[in-house]
Amino acid sequence: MARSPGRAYALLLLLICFNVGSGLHLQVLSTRNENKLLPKHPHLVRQKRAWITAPVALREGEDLSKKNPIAKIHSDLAEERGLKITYKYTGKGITEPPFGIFVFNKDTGELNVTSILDREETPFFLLTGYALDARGNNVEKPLELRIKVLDINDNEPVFTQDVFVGSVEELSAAHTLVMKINATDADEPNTLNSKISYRIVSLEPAYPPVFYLNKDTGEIYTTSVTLDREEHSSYTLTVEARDGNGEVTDKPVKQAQVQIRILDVNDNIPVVENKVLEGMVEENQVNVEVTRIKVFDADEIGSDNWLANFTFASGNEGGYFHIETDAQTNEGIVTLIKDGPGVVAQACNPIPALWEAEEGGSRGQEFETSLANMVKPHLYY
Ligand SMILES: [Ca+2]
Ligand SMILES: [Ca+2]
Ligand SMILES: [Ca+2]
Ligand SMILES: [Ca+2]
Repeated sequence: MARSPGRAYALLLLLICFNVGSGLHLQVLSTRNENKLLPKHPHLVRQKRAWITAPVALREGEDLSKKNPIAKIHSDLAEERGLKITYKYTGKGITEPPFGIFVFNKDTGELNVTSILDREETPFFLLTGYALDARGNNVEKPLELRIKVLDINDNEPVFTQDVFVGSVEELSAAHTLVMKINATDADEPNTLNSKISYRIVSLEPAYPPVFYLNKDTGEIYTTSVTLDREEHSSYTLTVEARDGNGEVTDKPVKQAQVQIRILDVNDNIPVVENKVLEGMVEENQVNVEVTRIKVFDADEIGSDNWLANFTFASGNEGGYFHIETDAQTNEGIVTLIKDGPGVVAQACNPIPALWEAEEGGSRGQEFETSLANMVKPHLYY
């Protein structure tokens, strides 16, 4: 039969169960009912002068030997022209790593898969099939063969860290985002096989429950139970990540620890140890310590929230006394800084002292106006 050479070289025909025309045929043998997403007769899509083949779909983790040969290329020129044709495939799995996944028969054009496939290692193979004459020249236009590896759920979620560390201020509003934990699943992205469901396994201290975990995102939020650092300054959570929608299966489940530190806010005012203090100095002395005002503050020891700020509210109009905070002990140190006849003449010289919990936030302002503690040191000379 006379044909134009151009047509003969351009047509790449796929042979399924019929054998028409001429050219390099590809027979896809392994995809029966394998991938329902493919069109019903997927193996041929004519695009102008070339035939594009639909991908071969092979499932990972399976013995595929019964599906061999998975594909076959064939050139009619062998019969028509009495040529001796040699078939060849190149690509990943044959001439590129991972080697040895596929083998082919150079006389029949059959392609076999030799190994159990791992989608997580190689999700896709692109092979090229050739029909060569005795001198190694293409007698047909080479044909692309795409092999898609179908996923199975053979990976469990793995946490990206053994221990996640976060923090949140005490008194935070309900549903405040505290932190996010993260796990990964190596199965096919955006499918149920790689979906992860998170869960809090345990919380220490357990009651009342102060955190909840978004099952899908891994985000940890506060509940409506108010956090109080002065009660519990940290929490330890054990969390788990399960495959899919979190169904309980016999597969191993990875766990991780979450440590959440409760950050202090200044929600306690200094409380004085003694409401009345007495101090004594000998006359004609200056720059001597008269008394120390001891206070307690339940906020974080050593922090600005804990340190008291002492000021004279009244009684020091003459400027005889100075008061400052001992940052180590949080005591107010009252010092006589100048001598004067008025002071000396009076045996009792009461000094009402006012100190305020002072810091930048608005909460501190509240304390200054409404929650100041007072003590009255009486000084005798
Ligand atoms: Ca998985
Ligand atoms: Ca998989
Ligand atoms: Ca405080
Ligand atoms: Ca506090």
